[in-house]
Amino acid sequence: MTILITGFEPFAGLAYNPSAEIAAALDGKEIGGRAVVGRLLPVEFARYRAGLEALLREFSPTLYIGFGLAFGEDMIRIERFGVNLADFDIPDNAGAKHNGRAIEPDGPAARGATLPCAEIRAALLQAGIPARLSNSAGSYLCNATLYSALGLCAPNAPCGFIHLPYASHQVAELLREGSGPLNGESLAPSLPIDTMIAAAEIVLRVSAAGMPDA
Ligand code: PCA
Repeated sequence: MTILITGFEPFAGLAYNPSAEIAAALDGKEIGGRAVVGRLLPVEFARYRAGLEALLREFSPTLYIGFGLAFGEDMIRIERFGVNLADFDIPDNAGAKHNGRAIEPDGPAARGATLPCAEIRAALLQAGIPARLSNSAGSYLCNATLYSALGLCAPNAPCGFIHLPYASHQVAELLREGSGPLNGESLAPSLPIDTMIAAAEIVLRVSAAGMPDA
């Protein structure tokens, strides 16, 4: 029995994505009696779905959770819906910029995450980690991944997505370099990466505990 998690490659000209570090940190761990596999997805509309399909085929996970970075977010954000829309503010890593296209032309307008979202939030808050529920994962690659995963995962395999703030050391580095998207005036909320790794473990533990065969 396997838990699959994915992080994303860096994007938007950044050198680092905290979701990639979470995937690497939890890869090979055992949580809730299940082996965790952590992998990366490309921030490319033309390739993310094939990457996800290949991982689901290879590992047949009983639980899938995607992780990604959301600029300006200030806490762990538990996504409740993926919508059938690709509408990019910035190009993806292959230079593609979709403006209002459907992800699946014949798909439903939205799909609901099948994780115990409220329980996850409660457990994170109990652990002293700020977290909130969200009704929109945006309309970029993270939303597309959640929407596609909900269509691809077996009906009894819980599936969802977690958005993360910047990592604190990442913000410090961007400010130190002075060359990235941030300056001294920017609002750039963040959490320490170790806190976010601990949060991801809680997300997996609570999600696994809610499964029928737990
Ligand atoms: N965040 C982007 C895509 C990759 C990532 O980490 C998003 O929120 O869609």
